[in-house]
Amino acid sequence: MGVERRFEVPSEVLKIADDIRSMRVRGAGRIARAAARALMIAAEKCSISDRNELMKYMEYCSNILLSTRPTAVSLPNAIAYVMYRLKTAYEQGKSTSELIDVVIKAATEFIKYSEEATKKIGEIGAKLIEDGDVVLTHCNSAAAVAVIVQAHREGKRIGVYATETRPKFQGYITTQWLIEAGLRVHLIPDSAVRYFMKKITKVVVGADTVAANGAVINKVGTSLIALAAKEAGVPFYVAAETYKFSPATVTGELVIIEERDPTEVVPEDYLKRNPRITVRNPSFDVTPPEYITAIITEYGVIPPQAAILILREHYGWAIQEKVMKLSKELEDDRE
Ligand code: RUB
Repeated sequence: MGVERRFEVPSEVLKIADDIRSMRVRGAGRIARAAARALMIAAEKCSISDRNELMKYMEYCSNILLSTRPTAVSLPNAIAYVMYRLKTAYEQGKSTSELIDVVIKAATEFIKYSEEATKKIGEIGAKLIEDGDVVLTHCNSAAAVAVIVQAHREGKRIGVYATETRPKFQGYITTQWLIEAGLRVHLIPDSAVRYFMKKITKVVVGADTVAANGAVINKVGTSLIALAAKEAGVPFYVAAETYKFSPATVTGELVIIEERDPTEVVPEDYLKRNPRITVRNPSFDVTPPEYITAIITEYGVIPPQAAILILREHYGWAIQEKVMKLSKELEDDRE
């Protein structure tokens, strides 16, 4: 469906897009819920009466949200969750007001599902944590924190190490959440991970995207932690809701690693004074499946190699759409 036409988009929707882009809203789960909420607001506030126009408008709003950050698949998955239901209802001939209701219902459903999934991951993941464990986490993942906090609530005495997570220091948020839950935390520089690994008994991190081969894309530095954990024989767990699994990777699409502004790393005047220095600031990295002990999902604990099964079960329709699109492109190329 063409989206070339510009529409008047509610300021709340543009604000959510801007909050995601500037990381006022961050973390894969929170980004996904914010995007679903934005679609709901877009539908609620629109004054379009023509159903074809509504479809174009919703597509237009989706694209604004999709352009905010490239790596976390939870964002396109949340949008696809809503838009797939909208398109199906459209094809069934539903009226404009019925279509608006479909968007509101689907977005509400997704947000509720997402919140419950994180809670469930906490409960399932906590079973992997034993009394006396010392857990290391990286960045700020609601899913990973849910596991640690739930284990603590169950009365297990656990130590926690959290990395600062440069350059944006999301580790400060994690330490805040953990102390508010009654835990004591060691905050460490990212570069001290290997130094402390001998004290760690389990690593638990979150994910922005899980690829079909079980590779996990998470905050930059995660793969180095996995390497240090593997060397020390420490189990490395990833806590990830199934909407962080990427259907596009089934057909070989690569995950785009976001590269953020150099001024997150050094001040602007430093760059101006040193024009021969190029700062690179990738926000995420890829941890190969062989470094991952297991992925904790809301459906249970799976080996990373089983990611494809989750994708087939939950995103069969998206994979099929993708395959059909690819074969059509191939056919067009042949003609
Ligand atoms: C956040 C990050 C988190 C995942 C999972 O990166 O890498 O580990 O998003 O988080 P950023 P959650 O701060 O750049 O968004 O479990 O909360 O979805």
